[in-house]
Formats: sequence, C-alpha cells, structure tokens
Amino acid sequence: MENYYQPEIECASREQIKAWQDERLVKQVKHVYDNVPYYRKKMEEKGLTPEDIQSTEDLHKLPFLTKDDLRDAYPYGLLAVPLDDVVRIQSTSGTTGRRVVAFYTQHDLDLWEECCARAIMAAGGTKKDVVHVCYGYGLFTGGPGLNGGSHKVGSMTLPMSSGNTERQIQFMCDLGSTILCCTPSYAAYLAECIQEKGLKDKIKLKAGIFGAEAWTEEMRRDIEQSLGIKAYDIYGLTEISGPGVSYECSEQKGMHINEDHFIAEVIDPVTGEVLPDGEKGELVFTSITKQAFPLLRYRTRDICVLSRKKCSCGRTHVRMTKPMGRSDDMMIIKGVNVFPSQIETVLLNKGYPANYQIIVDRVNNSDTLEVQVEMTAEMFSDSVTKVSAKERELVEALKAMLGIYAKVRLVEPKTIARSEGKAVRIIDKRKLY
Ligand code: DLL
Repeated sequence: MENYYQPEIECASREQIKAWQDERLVKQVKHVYDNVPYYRKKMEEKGLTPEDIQSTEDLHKLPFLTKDDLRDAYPYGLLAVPLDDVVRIQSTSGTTGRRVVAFYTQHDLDLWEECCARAIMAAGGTKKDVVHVCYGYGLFTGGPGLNGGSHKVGSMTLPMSSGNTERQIQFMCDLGSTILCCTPSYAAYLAECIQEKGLKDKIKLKAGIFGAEAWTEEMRRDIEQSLGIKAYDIYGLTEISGPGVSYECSEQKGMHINEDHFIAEVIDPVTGEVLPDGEKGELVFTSITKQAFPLLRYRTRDICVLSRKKCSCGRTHVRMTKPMGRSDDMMIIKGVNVFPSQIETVLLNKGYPANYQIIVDRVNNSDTLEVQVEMTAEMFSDSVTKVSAKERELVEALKAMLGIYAKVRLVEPKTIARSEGKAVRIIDKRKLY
C-alpha cells in the first residue's frame, strides 16, 4: 500500500512548488486552448495565445471562468478530452439553476482520490482505521471522494452514504468506526443522537473530516466535545474535482491547498484584481493537472484569506482560511452585509445548539431578519419570563455582532429540521416576490 503522506510533495520548497506550477500551467493552457473552443474564444477576445503564458507570473492575464460560463457551456462545452476517455461524471445539486457536470478521466479520479487520501492521513488516518463515510454517494462528490481516498490509504471503508441515522450509529458501534466523514451539521446531529441513546462509551471515533458547508470554530469545539474527537476541516468543490482541494493538518491553522494540482489566487470580487496574501477576497482556482475538465481561473465565490507563512506541521503548501462565507451567500439586510457564520458564532458562544434558521423578509418596503433558535432541553423547562430574557439577551448580542436588529424566536427542541447533507440555514423570502 502506498503512503499518501508525501513529504517530498507536501513539504517541498516554495521554489520547487513554483517550478511545478510554472511547467504544468504552460502545458495546461495549451491543452485547454487546443481542445476547448469555448475557452479559446475567451482567450482570443483578450488577444491571448498559449505563448503569452510562460509561467505563473502570467496567470493574471487569463480570463476568468464563472458558474455562468459552466451553465452556458453545459453539458460538454468545457470538456477537454474525447468522450471515450471519460470514465465518470459528478454533479452539483443545481438548486440555483442548471446543474454543473464535471468530467473525470481515470487519471483525474486518481489524483482526486490522492488529494482525499492526503486529507485522511493529515487527520491521523492509517490503514488501521475504520473510515465511516456518510457524505452522500452518487452525483455529489463527498461520498465518492472520501471513499476513494480511504481506499488509497488502505483503511477499511464504510460506504454508508447519508441518512438512516439509526443504522449509522449501529454500524459505528458494531464495526468500531474511528474516522467519521460527513458535513459538520450532520456530525452535530449524530452527536445529539448518540448522546440521547447513551452510546457515547460505545463509539471509538478519534477524528472527523467535516466539510462541504461553512462551519465555525464554535461548532468545531462543540462537535469535538460531544463526540470526544478531533475535528478536521476539508474543502473542495465539484468544479475543481470535489473534496480534498484543501485540508487541515494537525495544527488546524487553515487548510493546505494541494498546490501541485491547483493554483490558488485571491481576487477583489468587484474589480477582479489579484490581492496579496493576507487580504480577504474571492478564491480563484486553476487546475494544472486535470485532463477532462481543466478549469482555468475559476471563480469560486468563496471568500477567504491565503497565507504562505510556514506551518509547524512541515507542510509548505499555501493555506486558506475557512471560507468566511460565499459572496452569493452574503445577505444584504437593510444595506448591511450579513454572513450566516456571524450569527452562528453568536448562538454557539451563548450556549445554544447549532440548530437554527435565518428568515429574511421584506415588510412595508423594509428588510426584516428573524433568527429561530432551538432551546436546549434545560432551557425548555424555564419559565416564560426567563425565556423572554434569553431572547432579549440574544437580540443584544446579535446587534453587537451584525450592527442591525434581528428578531429572535426561541423554539422548542427538535423543531428545526435536521439535515443529512448540507444544512439549509437561510430562508430569504424576498427572493420569492
Ligand atoms: O461540497 C465538495 C466537498 C464534499 C467538500 C465533502 C468537502 C467535503 P460542492 O457541492 O460543489 O462540493 O460545493 C462546493 O461548498 O464552493 C463552498 O462554498 C462549500 N464548501 C465546501 N467545503 C467547505 C468547507 C463540495 N470546508 C461549495 N467550509 C464550495 C465551508 C465549504 N464551505
């Protein structure tokens, strides 16, 4: 079994990483120009030929790709190899428009699974582990990605997929799962159920690899405490391969981006200008090793900060912060920018569970914000006066964080729907008018 902790790659010198990126970028631009008429046209509109791209210093000259391009080019317009060479597709849920379909050759699947294997090893995984994957399988990349990564590590893999929480917990106890892979919101739900059933002593989990949706440090702390594990973040997106584009190491100070496969930039989302490390902006990825669906300068809409400071784990690949929100997840309420993560931070700091819903509406031409939060079982037995006092306390704390008034409604335990995949936190009724 190969070892997917690869210090010669993950701890390579910055010069070596740049040399890989320079060489692979030049090759990739030519591959795309020759095989993807849609992108060639975009380059030609800017007067560019592949010869204009000689190294990563020239990357900024290339045109961006956005989700709109993916939709325009659906389904085959960005495919860069003959269909005969494609062995798999994965797809996004398509809730905000047409689906995005990503294509993979066998080589692409191998490199994607290798990235996931690195993430599992960085979370302490070895072939002795029992990796319990309850990300969804099928078109969503979560299940297949972590499944493939776990195979590469040589761990026994439980391909549970999402749902059937009873069965998840039973297998976890019976088969001794040691590493849990799912969305953080589902991990929190599993923790709640395990606690209720009094089964905490029966589980052997030591680590969790959680991603696919935004989650705060407060939520990490809660999950770690309730499951008795170390919780690692993992990031990725279907367009760029799936989970494993970046992952946390034991230091947990940002996620290392697999820079031998992906070049990361952070740009000003309004002007498109490339920002220096340390500045907050929109993350942009260029795939430099993928064959079938090699996106150049793809705008993710995820807002984060990059750092190339040395990490004490020894890895040298650039780190990204947890996405602080998506530029398209950001709510503008009464002219103020509000991210769901700000609300989550307040709630968890005040001791509430991560079961909440944000409802935005417009009444008499003015935006309204309501936060519904589940009470804990203890709070539920409190008097009405005490509950009202708690609501007022939350209103104040949210005002201090967001700068605007939010109505708070404490609701009975277990009234907010649990999610088995990505949690739906925001109901923006303004979009329905
Ligand atoms: O969510 C891939 C994935 C699966 C990542 C399993 C991690 C674990 P998509 O469905 O295409 O792919 O959604 C991609 O999800 O642009 C982010 O906005 C968000 N996202 C992914 N990982 C994280 C994370 C998968 N760790 C979109 N923290 C991305 C915050 C995340 N947001």
